Amino acid sequence: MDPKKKGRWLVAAVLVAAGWFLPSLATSPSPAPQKREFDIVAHKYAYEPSIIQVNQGDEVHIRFSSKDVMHGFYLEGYDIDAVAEPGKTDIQFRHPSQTVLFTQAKEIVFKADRRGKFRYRCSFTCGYMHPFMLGVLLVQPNFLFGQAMGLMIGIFLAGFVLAWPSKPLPAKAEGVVV
Ligand SMILES: [Cu+2]
Repeated sequence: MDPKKKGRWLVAAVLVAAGWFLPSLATSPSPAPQKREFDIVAHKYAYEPSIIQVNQGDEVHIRFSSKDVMHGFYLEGYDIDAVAEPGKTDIQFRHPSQTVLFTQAKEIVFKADRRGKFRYRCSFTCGYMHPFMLGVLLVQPNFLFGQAMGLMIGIFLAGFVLAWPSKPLPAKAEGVVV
């Protein structure tokens, strides 16, 4: 490889590496997976809270209960279905793809291994507004936004360095080394 090209590749590689590493000096390190606990209370016709947010990889524990009548908690994308009876702390739980039978449980536990937005909705007919009983689980990527942005900028600059014309432009005098 001619030395000029080699130099460019080196500069490009340094830019990409700097884009990745520099933001991590300015901010805290990427969070490790955590145990996350939530209390979700169902009532006609809503969940409280109706939005929960975790990081990808977190172990999620949900204590699910009802204030008024029987309510369900079906979580899209995670194969989870639970039913809460008013006045009871224990729930009925199942993985719908595996069984139709519920078993008694203290809480809903799962690992948030899939990133994205997942709806939870009532799976037990509880009244005329039952189909509108919805909530959202947000699972965020477990890396720093700053680092991702830095990497993008690094790649962009590296592309710029590599694409820059290496021969003098025709308008320039021959033999002039810039
Ligand atoms: Cu319902």
